[in-house]
Amino acid sequence: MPLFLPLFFLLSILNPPPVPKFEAQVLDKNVSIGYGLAIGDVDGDRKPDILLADQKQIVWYRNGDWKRFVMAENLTERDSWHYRLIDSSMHMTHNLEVLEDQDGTRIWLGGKEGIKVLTSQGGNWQMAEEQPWVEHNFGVGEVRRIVGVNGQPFVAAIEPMHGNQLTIYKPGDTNSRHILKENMNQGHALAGADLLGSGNSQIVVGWRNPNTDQKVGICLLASQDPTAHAWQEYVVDDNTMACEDLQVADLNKDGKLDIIAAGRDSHNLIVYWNRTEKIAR
Ligand SMILES: [Ca+2]
Ligand SMILES: [Ca+2]
Repeated sequence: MPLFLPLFFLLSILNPPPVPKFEAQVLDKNVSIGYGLAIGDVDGDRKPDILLADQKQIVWYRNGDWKRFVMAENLTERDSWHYRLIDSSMHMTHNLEVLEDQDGTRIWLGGKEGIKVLTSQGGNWQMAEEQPWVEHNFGVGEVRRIVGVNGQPFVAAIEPMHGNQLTIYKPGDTNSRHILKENMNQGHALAGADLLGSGNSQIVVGWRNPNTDQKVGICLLASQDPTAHAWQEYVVDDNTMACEDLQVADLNKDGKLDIIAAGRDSHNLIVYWNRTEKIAR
């Protein structure tokens, strides 16, 4: 390992990733709690729109003029939604990642007991045998798949649930846990995507309560380390976004993924346009 780190830093100097640069645009200053975000083309014009599940309404913002429309409001338990129970073994769940690969659909479920992986075969959901629990006693909030250097998969997580730590694992291996960041308060938003065009994922993470520096915000972490232990951290939002949820999508189709975030106590919806220069292709 002592020989590895200098080599890694040498490679980083010779072929540095671009420095992330984002430009914030506030789309809404009157969000209630900003509970959940999704990206999809609502009006069929092939431009991705922003969907927001707020406290009492589900609204969407039209790509272009970003006008706000209400899709549904005051939903109650009496509104009929068909559902099927997939798993009831965990005592408290918080967040999930749905993955499609050659083996079909799988769900990574983060909750009180750790991370559970479920697979669907012939319509029946069951625990993935080749990826057992990442099991521990302090709980997991958000979970996301990360593609590392050379394409290796990793799991990024916010721990504990609503926690202060950003961690990374090899899938299914509790012993591989590595802490990337600890100075969050109520970490609540997480994404893994290649925003810099470097061929591997960066991690975007947001928290919603002031940390020890009395700040909320969003950070981006980038790595060229095959072990996914060495990461460079960049500030995307400096104390304007009490981040409840975030998504990553290329909203203006310029080939660069942008960040969309909603704030609970800050009551805002912001697009962080990706202005990174010399983005790799
Ligand atoms: Ca659209
Ligand atoms: Ca873009």
